[in-house]
Amino acid sequence: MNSDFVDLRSDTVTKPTPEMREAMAEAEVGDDVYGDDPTVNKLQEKAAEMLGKQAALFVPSGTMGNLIAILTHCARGEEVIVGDKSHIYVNEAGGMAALGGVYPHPVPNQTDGTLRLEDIRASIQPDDSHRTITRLVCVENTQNMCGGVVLSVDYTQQVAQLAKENNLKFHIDGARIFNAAAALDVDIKELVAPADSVMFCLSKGLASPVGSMLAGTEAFIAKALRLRKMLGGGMRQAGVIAAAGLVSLEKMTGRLKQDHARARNLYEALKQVPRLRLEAEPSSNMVYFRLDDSVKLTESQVVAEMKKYGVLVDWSAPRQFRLVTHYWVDDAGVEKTAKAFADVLSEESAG
Ligand code: TLP
Repeated sequence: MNSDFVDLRSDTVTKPTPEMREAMAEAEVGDDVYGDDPTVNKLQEKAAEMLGKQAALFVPSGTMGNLIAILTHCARGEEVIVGDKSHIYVNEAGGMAALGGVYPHPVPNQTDGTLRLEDIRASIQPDDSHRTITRLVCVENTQNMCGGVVLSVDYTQQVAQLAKENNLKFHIDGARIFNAAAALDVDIKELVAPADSVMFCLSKGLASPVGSMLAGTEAFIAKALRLRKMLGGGMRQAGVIAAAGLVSLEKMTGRLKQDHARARNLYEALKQVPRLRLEAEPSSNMVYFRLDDSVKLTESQVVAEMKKYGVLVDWSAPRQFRLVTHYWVDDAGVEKTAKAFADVLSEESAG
């Protein structure tokens, strides 16, 4: 642990590991906009190989990776089917519409994170001059707002089949796709094979300080490269951060099950805390719960009280909290968190 705080606000808070800092200090670099940063090139090749795709592109963030994917697949005025609880729809500032003139068509995310196939089918626009042209369907794996739930290989194949039958492209927001593969115990290649494009983040559970990858065919990545430039995502001596990304791929993908086990331990421990109402058992690295109606503290007050105990948490919706385990949360951190919640809530009932 590199700080006295246990930080469960997100896995985005992960600081680079000592091995990453060393790799970053020693990274061989060039100008990536000229395509001659050897470390970025190595990272892109490694990511493409691990995902079983022809090519990959290093991008500054998951949000930019998703936006580039959408703008690569869709022209202005075309439509994208997305989950109503997806990061793309809720948390990316409407980038597809604002910057690309692309129209989102939300369909309900089920509690298991899926979009029902019949809902996708019913959302595809007919060939009619009054209507937009449906071009793309996106799913998110793991699905964050549904609890970090995992979409199966079988479901992913079914979405791909439906997309193919209807001449649609298929993109996976796989910000945490390595968590999904670890939870399913499958090779990541199998999980992403049915998709035309996949974005995943190095900067979440894989602990890199910055960066995400976008993968697909060579033709898709060539088009994506121009869009990355257009959006200001060309990063010059980016090998300094790509070096951490390589450590993520080589060393961090194999340890995610530990984070999942800790999330389950945290869930069990929090279940014992009176007046916390736990949601579904975690399937990856996220624990969601609500405050019982009898709790008088507001969400922000709970956050402030927990901080006094050295635990950083965040609320995700009114009365609802999301805690995320990651590399820098150990067993002692899990215990400390559960104890802090118990103390904060018992002080309140005593006070
Ligand atoms: N998610 C963040 C917040 O923005 C909510 C988090 O703490 O979980 N796709 C998914 C599924 C994500 O959860 C996120 C970030 C992104 C894309 C965007 O990645 P960044 O933050 O790199 O732009």
